[in-house]
Amino acid sequence: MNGRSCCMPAPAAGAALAAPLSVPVSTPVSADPVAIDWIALPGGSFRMGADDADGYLEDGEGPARDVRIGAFEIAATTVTNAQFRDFVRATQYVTEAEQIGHSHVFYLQVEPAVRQAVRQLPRGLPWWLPVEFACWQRPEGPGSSIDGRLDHPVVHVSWHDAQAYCGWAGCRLPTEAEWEVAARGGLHAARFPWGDSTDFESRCNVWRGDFPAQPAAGWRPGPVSVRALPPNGHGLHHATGNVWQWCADWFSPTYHGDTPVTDPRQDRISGRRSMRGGSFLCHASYCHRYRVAARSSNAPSSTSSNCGFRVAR
Ligand SMILES: [Cu+2]
Repeated sequence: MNGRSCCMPAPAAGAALAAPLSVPVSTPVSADPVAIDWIALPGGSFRMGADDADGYLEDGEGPARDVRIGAFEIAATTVTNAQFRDFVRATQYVTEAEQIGHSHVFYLQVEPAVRQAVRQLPRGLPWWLPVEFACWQRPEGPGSSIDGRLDHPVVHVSWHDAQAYCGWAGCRLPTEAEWEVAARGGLHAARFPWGDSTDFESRCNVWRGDFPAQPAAGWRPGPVSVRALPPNGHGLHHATGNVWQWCADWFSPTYHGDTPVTDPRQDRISGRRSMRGGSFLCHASYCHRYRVAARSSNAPSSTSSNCGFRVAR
């Protein structure tokens, strides 16, 4: 992670967790369709990327260019805890965080007693705690559960976990280009899914208050329901903010120079998978990655309390 990296645990931490593991690939054992709310988008051209002054040069957001993509469908929401639970119930899939035995949780999401039990802190990013037993079913570690949060985005899922879900549900991760045209909601060159206005509170779930120590009164750091806020012009809820969303591409900071203008997709192995959208930890004072052109990445086995995924087909 370059630049301001509130977004995700440091790559080194992710890499350290990524000891060679064999992730079981699930085969469908249930004929029940997973209730995914699909949005059909026609193919066509759009202006992808941005040359904003508030972007991050090292993220490769630009140079902006016109790209062309084919028709596809994308989910109106990120995958929920209920949807991921259907998958696990049908396949007995065990996520990477569960195999490793811990995952990264933002420190203010963790109960003080659990917080004190965490010894090793990722260097340079003290707000990320490697919490034992944190996983999609226990988002804040021991004592937490997804009860009452079945309509929240599933988190603590690695890129590999997301792939396994897609294999079961008969879908796939969107490419970055597909993700971006969907997130733009039909607007041309706007900074956010809703346009350029900065009334974030009614638009997206990003950090409120002073990052990282002082959340605003009445706002709790963490994901909210996948439909808590109105959709963009294409019908996508929380296109940005709430949780990061894995994409199909390998990450490259030279993406816009490397990939074709028709159906662009970065297939050159880089060790890091692209993610889009920013999360509840992004804030104008620190990190602007809730813009539609913003990009980030992490190791494909990394997991955290602010990263999930949205599916396409
Ligand atoms: Cu951020």
